[in-house]
Amino acid sequence: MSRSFRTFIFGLLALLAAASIFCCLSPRESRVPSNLDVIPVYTYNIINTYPHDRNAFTQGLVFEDGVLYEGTGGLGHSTLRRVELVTGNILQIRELSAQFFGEGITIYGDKIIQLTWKSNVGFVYDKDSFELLQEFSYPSEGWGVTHDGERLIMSDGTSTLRFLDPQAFQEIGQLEVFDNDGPVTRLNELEYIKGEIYANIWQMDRVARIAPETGRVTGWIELGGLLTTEDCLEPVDVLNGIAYDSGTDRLFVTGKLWPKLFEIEVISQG
Ligand SMILES: [Ca+2]
Repeated sequence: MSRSFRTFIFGLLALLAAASIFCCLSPRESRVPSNLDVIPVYTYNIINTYPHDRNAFTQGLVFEDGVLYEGTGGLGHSTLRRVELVTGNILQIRELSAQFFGEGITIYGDKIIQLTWKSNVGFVYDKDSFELLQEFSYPSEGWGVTHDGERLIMSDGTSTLRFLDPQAFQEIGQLEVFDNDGPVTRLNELEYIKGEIYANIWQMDRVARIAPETGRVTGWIELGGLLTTEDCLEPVDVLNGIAYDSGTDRLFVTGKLWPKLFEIEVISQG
């Protein structure tokens, strides 16, 4: 073996050794997640189960003063209703004109606000009488709506939440929602709970907990398995509907055409 060839071989081996040390260290270091990157996953305990109207294509759900308020969708089937929790009985109902597909609802003061899907129109009702007081417009689709006490918060099926002035209904800000994989799209029914925004993800049995200041998802609540096989013998659609009773700290969830509405307790997974 010539000296120059031996030098070449030693050099090559040295290079390979250095490269292997580098390869062992770098990726392993980069794969170690910091605790800040881990998004907690939650599951649930069922505290109570209540009847829910199988014909209600639930698009909005709110709890206030001991009763549920529900907005339903579907062209020709959209309604606003007040519902007794324990029985599921409809206490009061207002039907929307057939051209409107009802979406999310929220209660702000003595008014109920209801979005529509693709009509770019929102309705404002008197909370007690359901009398239509006002209409307003917005440029996006309408999906879910809630409020933080000062601003309406609405979703449109994308990863963007919009803040609206609750009196003038003008947009006053936006929030991009994201997790470790990037934007979180299909944000649907909303509920503002103790400083966080809870959002159904459309077509998934999961709810995102969102920090209103940053848009970061701070937790995932996995809600699969709420319905039994028997519950699904007749057609049911997806999980949709989050309501919170701030008076007694109760959380309610249901879905479109679901026969049941659940009071749940959110617990850490595992
Ligand atoms: Ca809600």
